[in-house]
Amino acid sequence: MSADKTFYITTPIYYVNDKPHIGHAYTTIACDVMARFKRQDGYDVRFLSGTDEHGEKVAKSAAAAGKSVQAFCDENAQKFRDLVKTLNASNDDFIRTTEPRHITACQALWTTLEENGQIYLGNYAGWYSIRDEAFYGEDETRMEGAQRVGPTGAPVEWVQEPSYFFKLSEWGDKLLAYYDKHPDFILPHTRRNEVASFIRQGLTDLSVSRTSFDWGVPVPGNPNHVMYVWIDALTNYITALGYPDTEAALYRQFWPSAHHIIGKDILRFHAVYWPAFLMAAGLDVPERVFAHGWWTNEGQKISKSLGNVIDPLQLIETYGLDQTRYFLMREISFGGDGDFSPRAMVQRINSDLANDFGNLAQRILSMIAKNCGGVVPAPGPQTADDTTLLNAPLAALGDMRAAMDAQQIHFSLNRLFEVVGEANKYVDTQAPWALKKTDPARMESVLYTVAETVRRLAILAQPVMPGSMARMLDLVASAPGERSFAHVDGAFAIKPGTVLPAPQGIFPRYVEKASEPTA
Ligand code: ME8
Repeated sequence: MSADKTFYITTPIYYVNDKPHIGHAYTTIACDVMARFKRQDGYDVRFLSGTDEHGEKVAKSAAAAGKSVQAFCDENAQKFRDLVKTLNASNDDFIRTTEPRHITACQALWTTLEENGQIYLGNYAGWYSIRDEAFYGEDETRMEGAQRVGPTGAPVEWVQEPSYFFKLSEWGDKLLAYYDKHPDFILPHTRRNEVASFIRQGLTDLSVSRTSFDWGVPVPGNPNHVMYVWIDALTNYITALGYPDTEAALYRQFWPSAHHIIGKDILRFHAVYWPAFLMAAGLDVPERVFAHGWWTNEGQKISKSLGNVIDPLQLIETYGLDQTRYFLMREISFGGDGDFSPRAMVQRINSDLANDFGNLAQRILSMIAKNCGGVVPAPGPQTADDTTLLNAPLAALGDMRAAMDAQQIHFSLNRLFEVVGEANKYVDTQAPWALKKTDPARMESVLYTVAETVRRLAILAQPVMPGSMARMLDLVASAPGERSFAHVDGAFAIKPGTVLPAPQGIFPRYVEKASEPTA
């Protein structure tokens, strides 16, 4: 097993035949939040994202665009690199499956599987959907007019060709035994049950090569074949650690501490094929596969044909980056499906961020500016209420850690915002504006207590809203090197006498403009 404080987290690698949409942004942000959380908690973190560039679909899209496949991939991969940057994702690496390091890794894995007797040459015939990149059994297809379609409604065609097969049928019992022994390998648990029942129906050998197109990784020793997309795609997670050199520093440190965060539609590939490939190659199985749910747009399934695809860049432009990050992480429980609507977004921005969190900081820092000359006042003796509030962020951190270990990002945020609520209640009941006249020394204690609570809360909220929280921490003069979870502790509390910068609002209220685009 991996060393204690090591954490490897991956997004799926994104297909380059499409432009980035909310699904890509969602997974990337979730991974970034987890990566940042673990880094702030003292872990060595490796965070990987990238692009999936091979396969017939990409080759056809390039042809349709009148471009060479490589030029098409370069152009589109750049859009994903740009997206990751725009999202302020802190990934350590960005892998493209067309890179030489990846071709080497795929071919090495293939050769090992072949040497282990896990791959054989046979013939494949079946109903194939280019759009889904999947073969379907006869009973999974139906006629729609003159066209046969698969279960997703995508057209299928009869394909017969020589193909290499991976002996997936041998791995069913071993996979089930693995799930039993590692009950949290697949999360959420309902998803694990779905995967297990899929396996219990019986696994058939898996076609892992194609001769009908050539945009892929050549099969070692038989270049008429290219690897079929899943063996190629999944290997990216170890390519990026230096595989096939299993003695490489990154591989030794980060495999198998991997947490693969994916959409529910690609769970089977990650929870069945991937561990089977790895076991068959004598490699360790990752620690976690977590399948998140899907977003709908105002109750409707998102699809190009409906024209309701949500552009993440547009969201960020309209609502702000951290506001978008916060909304996507808070609005739905990670693992479940959820619905996007501008109304819900504005509600979160104005109520949670502007009214609750932003205003808490703003009103207390303005009072310090006005009544204490912008200098942190010295607190008097602590009351029970002061102690309770000051301890609340640390208590929340314990719960947040447990939640994040199970990828329950929304729960972690709920817990954090409970403390924001407690802090606002404290301000309301202590009423420092009234104390100004009756008991100025106590007013100073209250202002100090809230400013210090804001410091602690801002540290905790950084993984989700890194830019805004950096600004909030600047406002309470928190030293840049004292912003990790270890610094939530009272030993790093704001020092009385510290001169604070002029307070500035962090989260403006969102005011609908007359001609607002909806997303
Ligand atoms: O599947 N809501 O790439 P991809 C939430 N290349 N998530 C969504 C979504 C939505 N409406 N629509 C799509 C691939 N997604 C493969 C992965 S990994 C070795 C290979 C998610 O670009 C979807 O669930 O089609 C998937 O996890 C991700 O977007 C990327 O999809």
